[in-house]
Amino acid sequence: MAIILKEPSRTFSEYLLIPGYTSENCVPENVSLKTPLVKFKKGEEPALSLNIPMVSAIMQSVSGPDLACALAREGGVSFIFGSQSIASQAKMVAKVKQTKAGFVPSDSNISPENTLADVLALKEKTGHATMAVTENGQEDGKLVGIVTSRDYRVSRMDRSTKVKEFMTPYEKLIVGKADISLSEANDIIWEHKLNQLPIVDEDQHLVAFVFRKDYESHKDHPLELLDNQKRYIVGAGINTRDYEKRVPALIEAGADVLCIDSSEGYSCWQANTIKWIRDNYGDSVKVGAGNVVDGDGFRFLADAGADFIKIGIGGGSICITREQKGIGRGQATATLDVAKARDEYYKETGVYVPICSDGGIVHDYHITLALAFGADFVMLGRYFARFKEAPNKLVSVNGNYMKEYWGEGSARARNWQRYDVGGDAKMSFVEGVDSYVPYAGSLKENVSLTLSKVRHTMCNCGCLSIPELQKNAKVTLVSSTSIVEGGAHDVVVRDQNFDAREK
Ligand code: RVP
Repeated sequence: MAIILKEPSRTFSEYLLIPGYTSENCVPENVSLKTPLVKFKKGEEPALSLNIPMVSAIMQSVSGPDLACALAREGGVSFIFGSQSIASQAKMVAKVKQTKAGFVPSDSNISPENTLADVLALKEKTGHATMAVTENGQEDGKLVGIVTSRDYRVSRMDRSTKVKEFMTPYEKLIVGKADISLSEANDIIWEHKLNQLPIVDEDQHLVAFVFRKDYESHKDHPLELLDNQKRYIVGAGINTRDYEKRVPALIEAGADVLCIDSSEGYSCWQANTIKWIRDNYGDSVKVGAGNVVDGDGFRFLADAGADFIKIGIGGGSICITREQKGIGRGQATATLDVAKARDEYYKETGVYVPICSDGGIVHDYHITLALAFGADFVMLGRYFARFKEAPNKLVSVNGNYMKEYWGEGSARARNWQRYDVGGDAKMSFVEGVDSYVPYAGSLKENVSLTLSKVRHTMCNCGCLSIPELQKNAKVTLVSSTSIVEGGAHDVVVRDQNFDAREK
C-alpha cells in the first residue's frame, strides 16, 4: 500500500519564532551569518563558506554577471544560469572572475570617430559616464583615450563633435600596469588626484578601470566573498545532459562551485553527473545537487557525493509544478525533514553536508525561519529578480516600474533539461510562468535591510550564529486567526497620500 503521510506539509508563513533570552552581548553587530557552502568533515573547515546565507537562483531572469558581482560583494554567491550555450555561460563566469574587487572591466567602448551624440546615447544606455576610447570602438581595440563627463559641455558643444576632438588622449593619461594591486592603484589615484585609473596591458589594451569611489566602496564591503586571487566567488548551474562538455568549460572559466539545476533531483541522472565529476576531478570540483523534499532524497544525493543539497519542489513564486504534476511538499516541512536527515548523516559519517532551502521565500523573516528549521543557506529567485543588477528587463506596467521574471520551466526559458526524465523524452507542458515583479532598486540596499532584520530576530532569539539558531530556536505553529492578528488590524491604515495631504 502507498505510504500516506497524515501530517499536512506546511509553509513558512504558518510558523513564528518564540524569543529566547537576550544577553547584553547579543546585539546585531555581534551576529555572524557565516555558513558553510560545501561539505566538510568533523573538525575541519569547509573549502567554501558564505558570509551571508543567501545565494541567487539558477535562472535566466536572475543570475547574470552583474548580480553575481553585487552579491559576492555582500558575501553571498550567484549561480550563473545554465539554460544557455556553454560558451555564453562560460563567458559570463569569466566576466565575474575578471572583475577583481575594485577593478571594473569597461562596458562602454567608443571609437575616436564617434560623436558627442553617440557618447550621450551610450551613457544613457549603460548609466556609466567613463568610456574607453579604443581604435576600433570595441573591447579588443587599443586604448587611445578616455572620455568622462568632464570632457564635454552638452550645452556649449555641437552634438556632431567627434570624440577625438574632446577625449583625453592616451599620451595625457596616467595609467596603471596590468599586474598592479588595488592599493597601489589607489595610491596613484590619490597622488594624482584622479577619479579613475585605466589599467592597461603591455599592448595598450584596457584591462579595467579602478575608480576612486569604488575603492571607498570596497572598504564598505567587509563581508565580500573573494578567492585567493581577490576575485569574486561565483557559481554556475549545470544539467544532467551535457555535463561532459559544460563542466570543463565552466571550470576553465573559473567557476568556484557548480550546482545541478533540476526541479527533481532524486534520480540516477544526478548520481551519474556527480560520479563523472568525481571520476574526472576528484573532490577539487565542488558540486551541489537537488532538489529534494525528504530525507530519502537527501541520503541518496549525499551518498552520491553531492557537496550541498537543495530542498524544494513547487514552492517557487513562478513555479506551477504542484498544479501540473502533483509533486512537491510544503517548504517548511521539507526543510525540517531534510535537516533531520542531514544531522543523522553527520552523526553516522562525520560528514556535514550543507542544505539550502530553495524557493518560496516571500518575507524576510522566512529566511530566519528557514535557518531555524536547519537550512544552512537559502536560494532566492523573485527576491533578486527585483534588483537593478539582475539581467532581466526593467519595464513600465500601468505606470509602475517592474522587472520581468520568468520560471526556468516556462515556455520563455525553454530549460527543458532541468526537467530531465532520461532518454529522449521532451517536455510537452510547462512548469513555470512568465511574470513581473516590482522594481526594488539596488541589491546592496535591499540585502542590507533584509539581513538587518535577520540579525535582529536572531538577537531576539538569543542566538549569535546560524548553528546556534539551528540548535536553540523555538518555533510555533500559528493558526489562521493569529496570522490576521499579526498584521495591522482593526485600524484604518493611513496611506501616503493621506499623509501628504496633511503636510
Ligand atoms: P522564488 O525565490 O520563490 O522565486 O523561487 C525560485 C526557485 O524556483 C528557483 O531557485 C527554482 O528552484 C524554482 N524554479 C525556477 N523556475 C521554476 C519553474 O519554472 N517552475 N521553478
